[in-house]
Amino acid sequence: MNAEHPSPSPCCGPARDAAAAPGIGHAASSSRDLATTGGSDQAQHVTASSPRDLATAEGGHHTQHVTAPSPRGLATAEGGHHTQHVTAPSPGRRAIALLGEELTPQRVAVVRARAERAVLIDAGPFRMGTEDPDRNPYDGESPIRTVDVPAFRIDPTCVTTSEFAVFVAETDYVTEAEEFGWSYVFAALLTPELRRGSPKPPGTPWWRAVEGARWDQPEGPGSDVRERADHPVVHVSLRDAEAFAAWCGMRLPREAEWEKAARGGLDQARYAWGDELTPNGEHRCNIWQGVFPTRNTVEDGHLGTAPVRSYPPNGFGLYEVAGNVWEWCTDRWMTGAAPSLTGDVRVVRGGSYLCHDSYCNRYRVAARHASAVEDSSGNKGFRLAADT
Ligand SMILES: [Ca+2]
Ligand SMILES: [Ca+2]
Ligand SMILES: [Cu+2]
Repeated sequence: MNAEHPSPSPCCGPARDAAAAPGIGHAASSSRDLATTGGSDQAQHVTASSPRDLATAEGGHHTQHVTAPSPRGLATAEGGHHTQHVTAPSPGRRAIALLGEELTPQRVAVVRARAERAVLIDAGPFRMGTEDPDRNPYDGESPIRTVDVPAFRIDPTCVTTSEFAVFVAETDYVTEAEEFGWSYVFAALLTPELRRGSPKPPGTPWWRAVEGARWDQPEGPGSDVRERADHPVVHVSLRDAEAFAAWCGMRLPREAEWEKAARGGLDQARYAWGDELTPNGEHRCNIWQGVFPTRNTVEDGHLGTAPVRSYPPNGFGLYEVAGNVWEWCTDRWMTGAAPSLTGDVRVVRGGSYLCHDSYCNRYRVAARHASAVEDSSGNKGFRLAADT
């Protein structure tokens, strides 16, 4: 059981201040002990995953990423005598335009009415947690306990970039990643320039702290969400997710709600759909195939995020509870051992496109992980819940 790789979070995502941040200010203000974030066993991964290896592994996928000035850079460049007349379109409106969509009152109403489309989960007990020998011993997955959960509603999918764009356009909300000025991106998704030029957090060298990475440019300056209207929004902190939730009269799920819903009515199955990872050879979630973190064979069809309805739903009609992106829950992370995060640390569930069975194995339905509330990355999003 993960004996070779007992480290808590090799592929799941680093803490915001684990890197020498590109925009020093916020990272420097943190009091966290960065050195303890990675396990000592990770040295071998460091060796195996130089930027050059990643660059070789990816080939020419990323030629479409053209380095362009950031929106802020454009605003500055347009200064001079037109300063007070030039108003750059807001990120929300710009994203909506890029997606070829329109910000109509009808569209806004539909996005805000997502509680009506949420799945009703009846009140009742379920068996939470697992004694699976493959569980992560530091993660607090065991023991199995019966939890009685009042009825609630939960999103069938994560909130998408298109929906988040509508929210931002309506509210001018500014995400925490925008305030910090950077967020974490998986190295293989970046242009060679950004991959080489962006700091790596210690212990997890497949991440980069990318200046300008945010929900509407998920791989930093030059990237956009054009082909990703129906992908989960990423680079969102807990506060960002809660702001969206408040706007549409919903809330984030509690962990027990998330797990009950994710199990889809199955009792103690290993995955959200049963006990086999690929029943009849079919992929049921977007995770990592190949050798993490240097070679992803992409047998499931996706290197980064996938559309929120890419694989069949579970027994309750929920999509992508396993893999694709981690999903925020409200519960505080109480497990003492690892990861060594401090401050306000919450539970995230489900795993992401980076999860691989030889490492974290966290796409099992009982798996759990932690994230400090201000952390954001390209593999974390959210789905919402509501009272009935
Ligand atoms: Ca994948
Ligand atoms: Ca997920
Ligand atoms: Cu993982």
